[in-house]
Amino acid sequence: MVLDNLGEKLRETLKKVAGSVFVDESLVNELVKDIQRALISGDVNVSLVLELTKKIKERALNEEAPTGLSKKEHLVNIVYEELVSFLGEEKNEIKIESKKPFKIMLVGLFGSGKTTTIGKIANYYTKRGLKVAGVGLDVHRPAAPEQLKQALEAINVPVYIDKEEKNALKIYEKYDKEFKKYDVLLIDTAGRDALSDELIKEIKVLNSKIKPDGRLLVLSADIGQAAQKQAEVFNENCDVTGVVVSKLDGTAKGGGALSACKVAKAPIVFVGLGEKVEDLETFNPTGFVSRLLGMGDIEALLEKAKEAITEDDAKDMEKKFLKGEFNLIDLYDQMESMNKMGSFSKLLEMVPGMGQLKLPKDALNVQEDKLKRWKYILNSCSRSELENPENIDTSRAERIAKGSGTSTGDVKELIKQYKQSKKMIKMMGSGDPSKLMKKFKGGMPGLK
Ligand SMILES: Nc1nc2c(ncn2[C@@H]2O[C@H](COP(=O)(O)OP(=O)(O)OP(=O)(O)O)[C@@H](O)[C@H]2O)c(=O)[nH]1
Ligand SMILES: [Mg+2]
Repeated sequence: MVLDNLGEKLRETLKKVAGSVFVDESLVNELVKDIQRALISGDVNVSLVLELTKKIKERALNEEAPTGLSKKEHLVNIVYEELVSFLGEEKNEIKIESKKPFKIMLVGLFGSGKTTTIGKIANYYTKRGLKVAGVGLDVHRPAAPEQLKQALEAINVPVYIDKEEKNALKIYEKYDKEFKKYDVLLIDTAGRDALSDELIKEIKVLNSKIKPDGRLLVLSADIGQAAQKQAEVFNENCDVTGVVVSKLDGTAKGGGALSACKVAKAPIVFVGLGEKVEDLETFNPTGFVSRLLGMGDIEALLEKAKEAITEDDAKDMEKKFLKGEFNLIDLYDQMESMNKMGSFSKLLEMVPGMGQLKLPKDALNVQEDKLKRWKYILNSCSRSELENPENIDTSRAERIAKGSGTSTGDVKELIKQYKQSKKMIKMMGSGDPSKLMKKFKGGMPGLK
């Protein structure tokens, strides 16, 4: 998953809390040390880590657990809240105004992921009903226009390039009138480093002539803490309005990059989680942290759902989720549309209660396999069993297993996952995700 190691370490740490007998100073000290170790190995700046853990410790030792929360829950909640505030509470969204076009220019270091991210953002807004186009202003790397063209044509988004023209501004001006047809125009620029004067000059000219409404800095997560300096320098030169942290899928340094953006006061708008067009998410610290801690991220899941299924279906799903009223058919539908949405393992992290399932990396095919078996199982269930899975006892499970050519274990596992999801969803109830932990009773295994 994203920040694999960091997440795993944090989850281990919280499990220790769950398994402990008393919440006392030595447990808190141990927790704080574990969190420090986890964050530092995730490349987060040491002084930031110390600041964060100091807060956690102070709160843990001094605050009374509010009514309704056990001491352990309160402790986990403190970790959750402090991690969220560490990443910057609120969600930063680009507000697309209704002017035509709303121009978003992407800037960043060589190879940081600008062109790929344009494909992803184009896909993101197209799926939300906006008319999107892209224009290629990278006149320095010969293959750049063709790369942009291929990325956008693959998702049927019009693209404007000129392989002969060597002046970026001229390319823009050549097509300027055409752009009025679109809601969103995505502008690809050349990779540059903060020290190359000529390229800095170029970006300043583009900025002052084109006047983009949004200026997104793309930072690759693998630069870790160096993200801070980059964010600051790019900000000086082109007044960055938001950051995309790309390649969060492939690095242990993501924690460094994310926290560095916070220090540089650069709001993270999107994160890139892979090379494919759908591997983009809006960045929401509450959901992000809860997924990191293995608690699922309903908001991100619903957002993905909006892309894969019709709006009505999504609303339906949202309603059922929020009311905690969903049955096996819904669980299966949910799994199946998730399959359409992208990689199974990434999505499982978003389903409350499933993030904690330890999935060996090479077991993903087994997961797809499991989905198939679930389908056979569902086909062998009667209507009333599908609607009230709680009533499936051992003898029924045996019958269903026989009928579907699966094992009783498979049937039981499906029921167990259903129950887990349902429980978590119910707890989130009228879900303000930031209050998630307060309703979290019983969500972490063994936490009472
Ligand atoms: N794993 C992973 N790879 C990514 C992600 N985003 C981009 N990449 C890869 O990073 C490499 C560089 O991406 P580009 O989009 O070409 O980067 P760029 O900033 O446009 O590069 P220049 O135009 O040369 O400055 C490509 O191989 C991409 O597939 C991501 O979120 N995850
Ligand atoms: Mg590029």
